[in-house]
Amino acid sequence: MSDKLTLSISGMTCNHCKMRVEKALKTLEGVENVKVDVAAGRAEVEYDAAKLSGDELKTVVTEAGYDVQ
Ligand SMILES: [Cu+2]
Repeated sequence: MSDKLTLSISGMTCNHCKMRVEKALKTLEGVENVKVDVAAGRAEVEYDAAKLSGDELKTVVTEAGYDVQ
């Protein structure tokens, strides 16, 4: 079953940041779809809640160098 989470991310300033965040999230098994809005500082993630938790999504974005609220 697929779940949806919107992350508030600060520190993204350009298209390169957007790609970094997308790439980081997509490395996680269970992530199905990622939509990053740099201007809004937001990432919408669709993922399989049976395979990973929302906390894991936040951790991988933090590790990529951005702050997640
Ligand atoms: Cu950037």
